[in-house]
Amino acid sequence: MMSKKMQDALNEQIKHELESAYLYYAMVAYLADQGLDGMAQWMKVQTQEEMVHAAKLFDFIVERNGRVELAELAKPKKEWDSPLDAFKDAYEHEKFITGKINALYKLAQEENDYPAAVLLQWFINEQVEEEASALKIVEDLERVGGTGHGLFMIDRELSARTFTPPTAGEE
Ligand code: OFO
Repeated sequence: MMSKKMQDALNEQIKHELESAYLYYAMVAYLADQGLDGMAQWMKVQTQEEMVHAAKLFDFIVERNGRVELAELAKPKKEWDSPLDAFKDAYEHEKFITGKINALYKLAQEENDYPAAVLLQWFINEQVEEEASALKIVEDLERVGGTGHGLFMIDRELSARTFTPPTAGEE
């Protein structure tokens, strides 16, 4: 049985992951509205991945005989100045989430909660990937000046991203 402190902190992280999904879904709407269907597709997969992250924490709390408590979600932004602005926001958001995950890992160590620490190691690795993929798109968009043929090419490239549902035992 995990401590109340750990349970509360993991519940808080479920909220952050769901807010990530909500933010990225708002970006899907913005990018689709801009006619950037490839970027919208990339962001849709990002949204689905965030739901998987929330579910991982949810299932972990249940397995530990804890109690999931869902919180109110913040309303996400609706508009961005440009696709580059949206991806910059996504990158900043991922850095924020990394800070939250690192703090959770520290708490798991303080609480001697080894199962939580193992779970959070997965999230620590995932955050390296999350930051790197958002930053790569920011850099690519900056390189092409965020417009014209370059923007079209990046949009095409990002359309290839597909969602791979977690396999049994991984979710
Ligand atoms: Fe859940 O990794 Fe992004 O936010």
